[in-house]
Amino acid sequence: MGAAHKYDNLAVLEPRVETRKPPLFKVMMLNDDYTPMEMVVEILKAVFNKTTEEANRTMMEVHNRGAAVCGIYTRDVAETKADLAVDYARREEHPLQCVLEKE
Ligand code: TYC
Repeated sequence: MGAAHKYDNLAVLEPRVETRKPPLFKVMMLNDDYTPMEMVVEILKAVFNKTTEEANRTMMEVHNRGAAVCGIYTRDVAETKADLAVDYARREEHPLQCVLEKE
């Protein structure tokens, strides 16, 4: 038997692990009457990494329902992608709009 130690009856406390998750934001694309469907599909592929099929589906959802979720990201990524999508359309003077919605 080893000598009794004054800390022998204490539990080990594991270091507290970081379990909080960052808030997430949906990037919603809004419908308008002017941005060409083909351009919206290009934007969904280029900015939101969608396949042609997914991009067409999302574009038609925006067109038919007024808005659709393009992707869900942390705040900075969501803001950057919304800006890139709008900038892309503005280069051809189309009025595309995106909004962020906190999850
Ligand atoms: N409504 C547009 C048209 O008929 C197409 C469109 C789809 C525009 C999605 C914007 O986010 C949008 N040309």
